[in-house]
Amino acid sequence: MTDTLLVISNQNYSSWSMRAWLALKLTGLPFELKKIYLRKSDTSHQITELSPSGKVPLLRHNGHLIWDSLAIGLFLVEQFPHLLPQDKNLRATALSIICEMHSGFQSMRSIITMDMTSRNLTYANTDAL
Ligand SMILES: N[C@@H](CCC(=O)N[C@@H](CS)C(=O)NCC(=O)O)C(=O)O
Repeated sequence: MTDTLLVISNQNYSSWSMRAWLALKLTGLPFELKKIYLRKSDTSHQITELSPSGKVPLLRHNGHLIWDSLAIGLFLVEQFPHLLPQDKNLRATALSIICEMHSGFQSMRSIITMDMTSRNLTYANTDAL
């Protein structure tokens, strides 16, 4: 029996949480989801009790901790290779985009904050967020 717990803040306001959640959903693995809301008086305490980096997302898989959305994604790709293209050149392009998204776009991040539901409620399944 597997034990898979994903700890996130909120898929609507945290793109880091959204990408770990989305990658895990795409694997089809059953998992437990724990949400820790940001900017509350006990947020930091709740996160540091679980996460070595003091940040979410955090994945606990069969007792092993993986933190940082990129590490979580790469961990999942090892077990579910279909998450990335099989062709090595396409895979390299996909990884380039993933890494660029992870380490770049600093100005955009500070100017356009993440809020999925405010932009297009028609397409957002707000129940899931
Ligand atoms: N590079 C990290 C960023 C994680 C991050 O910044 N998480 C924020 C939430 S969006 C966090 O946990 N903040 C802790 C806090 O606000 O106390 C990743 O990809 O997982």
